[in-house]
Amino acid sequence: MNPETLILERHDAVLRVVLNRPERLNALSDQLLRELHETLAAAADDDAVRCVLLTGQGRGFSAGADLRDAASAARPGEPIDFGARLEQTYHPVLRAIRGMPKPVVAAVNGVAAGAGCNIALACDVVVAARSARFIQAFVRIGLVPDAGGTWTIPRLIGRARAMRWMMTGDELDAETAERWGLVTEVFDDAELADRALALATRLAQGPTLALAAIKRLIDASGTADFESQIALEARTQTDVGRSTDTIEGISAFLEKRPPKFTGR
Ligand code: T3D
Repeated sequence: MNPETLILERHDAVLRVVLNRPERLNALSDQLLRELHETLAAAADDDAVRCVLLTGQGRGFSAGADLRDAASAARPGEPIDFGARLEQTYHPVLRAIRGMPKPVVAAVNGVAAGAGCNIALACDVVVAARSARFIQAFVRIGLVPDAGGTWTIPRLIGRARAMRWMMTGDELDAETAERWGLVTEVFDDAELADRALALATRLAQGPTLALAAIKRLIDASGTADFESQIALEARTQTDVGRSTDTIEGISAFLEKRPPKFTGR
């Protein structure tokens, strides 16, 4: 695969995916979204990839939908069918992130606006540079938040903050985003790339089947009652407990050495 709008780098078991349209702050063109989906789908099926790290080239993570592309795709005199565009190009990317059977880390290296912000927030672990800015830009152009934002964001920060942020379109700085729980860590700009890669490498060395199961369990808990959730935990533990990594984890503990997980 040779994408034109992404840079792909392998660092051992980490696949680093860099959105690469810096002249437009990595705005999301149809081509970029298509290539991102193809890349994520291939990573999901590749056992040698055990963590995906998503970041942006240049001074931004992503400015959201490429508004020039969106406007030029419209027929003269007809409204843009944003919903169809979302179904065709954004939703496959979001499903690929949420369904990825391994961790997906977002390293937000600058402005993250609109759907660019919400794709970052759909990732499993989100870290940011100190200069990062988060903008629910949709309302500024008379749209509603999309790319999963109305699902993800209230769950992360609660209704009151989600309402204010989405309705005003105000930008949040990285420290506020950390305080509110949108991101887990903020690093100095010069350190972000290395610190994010170190985190991704650590996750890639983890028991991948267990990490994928943690993701499924946490997602399921959003709609489950307590009894169903503990039943799901038990079934999942039975499955994960049969893995080679569980045998290795217990042996390593008993032998007082660090475990060497293989993702199987
Ligand atoms: O149909 C669909 O795709 C449906 C989906 C919709 C989902 C959405 O994401 S809607 C929200 C779309 N995004 C926005 O409304 C944000 C637009 N951008 C901005 O408000 C600002 O660029 C930022 C606040 C993000 C950053 O501001 P600043 O001052 O740091 O940078 P800038 O100078 O505005 O942008 C730099 C260049 O990137 C500039 O190009 P130029 O003029 O120097 O040639 C700018 O036009 C370009 N750019 C920035 N954002 C976009 C963009 N080009 C196309 N689309 C963009 N979204």
